[in-house]
Amino acid sequence: MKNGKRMAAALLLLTVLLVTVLVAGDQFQDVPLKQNTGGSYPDAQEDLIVVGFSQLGSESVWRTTHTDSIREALSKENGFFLQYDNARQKQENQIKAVRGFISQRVDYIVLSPLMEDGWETVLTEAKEAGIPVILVDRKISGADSLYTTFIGSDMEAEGRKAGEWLVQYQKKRGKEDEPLNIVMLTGTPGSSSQLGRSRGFYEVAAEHPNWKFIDLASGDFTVIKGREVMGEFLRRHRKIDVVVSQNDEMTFGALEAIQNAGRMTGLPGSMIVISFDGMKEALELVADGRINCVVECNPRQGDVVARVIKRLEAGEPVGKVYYVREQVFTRENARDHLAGYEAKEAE
Ligand code: GYE
Repeated sequence: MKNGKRMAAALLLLTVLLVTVLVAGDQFQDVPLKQNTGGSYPDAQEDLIVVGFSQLGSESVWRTTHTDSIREALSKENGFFLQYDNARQKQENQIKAVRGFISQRVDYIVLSPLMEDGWETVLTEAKEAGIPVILVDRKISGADSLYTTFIGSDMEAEGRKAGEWLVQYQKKRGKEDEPLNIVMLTGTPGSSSQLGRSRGFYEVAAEHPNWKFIDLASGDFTVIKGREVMGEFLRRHRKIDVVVSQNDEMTFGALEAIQNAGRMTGLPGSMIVISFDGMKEALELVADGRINCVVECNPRQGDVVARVIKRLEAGEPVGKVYYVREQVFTRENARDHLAGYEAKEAE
């Protein structure tokens, strides 16, 4: 009797599971593959290019802007059917998402990889399944043959720009030979943004023996950690001349810690602050003089992704690397740029 009940329950469970799998599978079964001709799409489910997008998290405004840019560009109106997954800062979640996309037989995988290492196995699986992988934002280590194209920023160039800005800033004030005590808040360890920005900045620093790195710690690209790490730096060191913070969120946290410690930034003789990203709130702080320099990192990569996929669909060749255009923001140009932002918002 007991066994009979158990058996019935098991059968029911099996049926439910089967139906779930079939329904989930259906999502992709009615999407005819590779028939996109670039025209209009009267029936949203037909002729769509199926893309699986694995985003690494939502730690910053940069990141959410990046996600929105890709979602907007890979819309149904533009001919795409997008599967989005947020890995919440866990590489294992990203690997799981990519495997899911492979088993659903998507047409393309767009991957924003948390770190550089650890992708060989899963990307080889994608390659064997014949699914092109487009890397966005961050790069991976290992063979170039694991992906079709990279679209994002040149992180080393960003790091160099930050260093070169500091060189010029000191020169203008006639202080190029004065000793500088530098602290650095770094991003997610092992990510290409952390590695590249560090490398680029160190390259410039190597030519300036008067620049001394007195402390360094990861603030994981978040406000909370930025505040914590900067608080610790301030407790440990009396003389800090320069704060290099590898993204805006950590900079916001660091500025709070600096203020809480009764210290100043932006004024002559106070701490010099260098940030990366250049989202609106940071530009306002540049315009107000609380951040000295922000090296732009452009999150609006969606249109390039869409264009690359359309080219691949048409059988046209694509480049291996597409770098987005980026500049350096200082007090001299931040207001102009903010005006551009406001005009866009008003559209
Ligand atoms: O600077 C930061 C983010 O990889 C360029 O990741 C990206 C970085 C960006 O969360 O804000």
